[in-house]
Amino acid sequence: MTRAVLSIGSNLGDRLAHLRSVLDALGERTIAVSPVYTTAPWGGVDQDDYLNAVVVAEDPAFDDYAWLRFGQELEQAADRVREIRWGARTLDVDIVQCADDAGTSIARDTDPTLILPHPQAPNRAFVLIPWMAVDPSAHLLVDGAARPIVELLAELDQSERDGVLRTDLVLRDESARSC
Ligand code: A4P
Ligand code: MG
Repeated sequence: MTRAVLSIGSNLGDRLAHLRSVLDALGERTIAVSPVYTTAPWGGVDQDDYLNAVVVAEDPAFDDYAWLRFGQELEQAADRVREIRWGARTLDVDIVQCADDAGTSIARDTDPTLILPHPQAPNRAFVLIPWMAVDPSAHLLVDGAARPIVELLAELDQSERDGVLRTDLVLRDESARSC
């Protein structure tokens, strides 16, 4: 069994419907869903604002690569076209972190198809702020050390944090659960 922290984002088409498609596919495997945030584009590409959220999910049969395939299948189902790195997309599903049965965060840095934790996660307010909303005591492995995400967020530029604004949009009818 693994527990994954997924960052989901969209800035093309029906953004909310694209995010909801992830929750529909996860079904009962969902442990927690963050609020939805509107976020300034990260990465220097001129594009529209994103909707972003973080979802925590568990699957008894999934290893970390299964989460990657799960996300990529949903990206394809949303007709995602790979054009520009960090450019506009209907749906992006990133595996921020994946923990094994014992709750240990899996670390991978040799296979570019799956790097864990996601190398950009500590630099992204659009990941850390929604994640904080569902799991304020979460830690993230950075250079081999487990760091509280609250600290990582505090180290980001204020301008990065200011670009992430909570909305009233919800991804599921029920109110979001926390970890
Ligand atoms: N890959 C390796 N590790 C992972 C992982 N942990 N999770 C590989 C997901 N994928 C991982 O990703 C390229 C390759 O990374 C995949 O083939 C996968 O095997 P991609 O999403 O197809 O390509 P990309 O977007 O061109 O590059 P990259 O670096 O993955 O971009 P990201 O990290 O996906 O960032 N701004 C805001 N506000 N909100 C956003 O959601 N998203 C991005 C995309 C940029 N700016 C954004 C947002
Ligand atoms: Mg991605």
